[in-house]
Amino acid sequence: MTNIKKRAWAEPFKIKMVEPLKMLSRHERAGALREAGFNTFLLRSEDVYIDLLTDSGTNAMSDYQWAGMMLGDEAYAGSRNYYHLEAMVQRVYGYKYLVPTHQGRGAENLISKILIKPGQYVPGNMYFTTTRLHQELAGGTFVDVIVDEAHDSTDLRPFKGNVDLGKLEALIAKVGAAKVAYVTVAATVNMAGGQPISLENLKAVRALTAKHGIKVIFDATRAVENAYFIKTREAAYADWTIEQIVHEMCAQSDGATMSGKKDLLVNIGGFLAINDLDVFEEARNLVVVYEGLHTYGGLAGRDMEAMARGIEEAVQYDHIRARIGQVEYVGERLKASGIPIVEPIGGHAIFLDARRFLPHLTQDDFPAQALAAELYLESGIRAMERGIVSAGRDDATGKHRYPKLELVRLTFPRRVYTQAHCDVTAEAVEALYESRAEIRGLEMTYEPKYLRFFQARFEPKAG
Ligand code: P70
Repeated sequence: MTNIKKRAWAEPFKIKMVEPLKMLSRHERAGALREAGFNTFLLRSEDVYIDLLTDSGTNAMSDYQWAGMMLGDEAYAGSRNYYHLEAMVQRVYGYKYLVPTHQGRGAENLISKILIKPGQYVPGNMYFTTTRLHQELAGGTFVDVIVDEAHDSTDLRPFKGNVDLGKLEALIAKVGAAKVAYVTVAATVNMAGGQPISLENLKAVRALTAKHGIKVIFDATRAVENAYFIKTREAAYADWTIEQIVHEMCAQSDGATMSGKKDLLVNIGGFLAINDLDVFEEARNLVVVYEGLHTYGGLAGRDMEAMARGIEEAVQYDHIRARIGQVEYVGERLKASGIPIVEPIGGHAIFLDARRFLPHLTQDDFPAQALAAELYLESGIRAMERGIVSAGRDDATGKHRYPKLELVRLTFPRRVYTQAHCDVTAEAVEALYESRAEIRGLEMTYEPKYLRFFQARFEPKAG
């Protein structure tokens, strides 16, 4: 509590340009919600007051990044901004070769197509929606090898993003190393509540897979946030810079997929980075089919410049401390009010535990979806479901997957909202908690085939 009463530091920036916010009346919000089929992804942004749907592509760029936008070299081939981005990726992330992509899933598509043979397995520290889908589309099967405590929102261990080495070893023993395409390791595991992986664990995964000749592909999307947790929680790295830690994390892998829209403080962009020349050559070949030439990968020159400069800013200690500090501030407030959230507090978001928030609903009532809808109705704040709707259906049985975690994610864009917005958000959640007994479950009335959470529609259950 002490850290929320008194602040010894503030955001390491001041605001130069503002964007007005507007708030609809409750009556208007009810109409907008109905029109959106009770799915916050289907709301119009203009109808949202504080937008905590995602931290993806919603960041505020700095004057340094905007200045870089004016230096975009919009050549079809060989843009100088590509070479700047390549140099920054090599310096901070440490991989040899770079293939830019329009965003993270573009890189996931490339690496899945290149490294997965139909029938192979891809173990990882909890699924991520787009990552798993690309693995499945390439004929692979994702296997969750995250530590058990990741599925428990009340377990306070500091590195709930860790790989369970026993689970990984058991899988390799069962199917044989040749049937494991590679291991995916994600930093600050999104679906677990933004929980970090330790460097000790990353090194152990590296040692185990090396024994079997299995590659490790790192999802570096929020590696900088993970590095902050390593610095503050893993004693051996307390004196390392964020940049050094990120570098060391990446050194435990063969390549990385990256959504630049998070850590890297841009509105669009991503990349695949890889050490193996053969894989690089293939990725460079494939990228022209799906994204664009290998020196722009679906991005404008100015976008690559903004991302190159974003790398430089992302690893500044003051920046990352303030970013994670803001999320922590909201989380501590909610905890003090007795609201059930995933703990420890994650890097990019506060995750409300919908199971404990709405104990009168079953998972078939889509409790997290209902809670996100109700939050919007009550306050105009937009959050995201991360539960049974996001988990989708099992490929083999066609039945819903029932994830242990049924969460609503309040995701904080970087450098966008003020502490007053944080207070308003906490107050809205507190008010919702007071009236939680009145929140009803939902019924799904339309279900898309892929990544259903984006476009599914719902109606309140009768009664
Ligand atoms: C979010 C976004 C994107 C993401 C990620 C990790 C750990 C890869 C990606 C893909 C956007 C999103 C995506 C799917 C469902 C909901 C929201 N996460 N790895 O809000 O990157 O979006 O650039 O293709 O978190 O968490 P990209």
